Amino acid sequence: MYIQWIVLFASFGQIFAGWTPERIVGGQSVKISSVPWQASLQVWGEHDCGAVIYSKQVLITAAHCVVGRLPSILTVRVGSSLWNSGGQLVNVSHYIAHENYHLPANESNDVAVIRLQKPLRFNKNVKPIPLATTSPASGSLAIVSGWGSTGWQMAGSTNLLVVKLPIIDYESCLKTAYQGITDDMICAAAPGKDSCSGDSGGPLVFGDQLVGIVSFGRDCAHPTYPGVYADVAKLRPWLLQAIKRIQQAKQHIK
Ligand code: 4AZ
Repeated sequence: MYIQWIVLFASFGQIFAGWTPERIVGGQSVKISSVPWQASLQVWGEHDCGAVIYSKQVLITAAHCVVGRLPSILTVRVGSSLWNSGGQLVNVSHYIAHENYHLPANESNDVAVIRLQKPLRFNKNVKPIPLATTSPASGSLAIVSGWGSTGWQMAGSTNLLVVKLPIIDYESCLKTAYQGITDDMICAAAPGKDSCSGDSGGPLVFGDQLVGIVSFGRDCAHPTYPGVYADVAKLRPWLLQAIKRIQQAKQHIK
């Protein structure tokens, strides 16, 4: 009886503190086979960002995940629900970040394409995802996944987490506390649910298509700041061009 009271009070405590176990923020643990396009982009062998499998040798991520970094310190892990073991670990040979991604002016065009040194082997845990051709309607329930923080300034997760979030229309996102939202961005938010740092560069998926790339947010799951994603349909012409260029490119020198 005494134990039950302790458990009850502990649960109330967690609810009032806004805490539940297992979060991207507010999410749940999944097997990689339910999001087989998800990759971990690693710097010196540590998870740093998410990335998305486009083809056997090309992945998509956020520009801010790669800009200023030598390709030789970057690796990608795919096909594992754990960022630190299993699946396939492949070196990055080269990347192209969007030429008009210019921090600190704003966070527009936060996309990049990555080429791997060796092709991936596709299987039930490693699959590409097509790029959306139209932006998702507001209210669409999209899924975002990653190994990022489980709350603002909290540690990342070793196990892959996912959360379902509704898309917010551009006009209402413009009216939020953010300044500098541009029309190549999508916003998504729900109370207590969000992507967070370390999820950047990862996939926002709706209708089995890649609709967004985790880009930024002030805080995580903050009531007045939605999560912001690069709009894949809007950036599709640049992405397709960059994919063509990176497929033709010789191996990165150095
Ligand atoms: C980040 O720092 C970050 N709430 C990514 C996404 C969000 C917040 C922060 C969305 O990479």
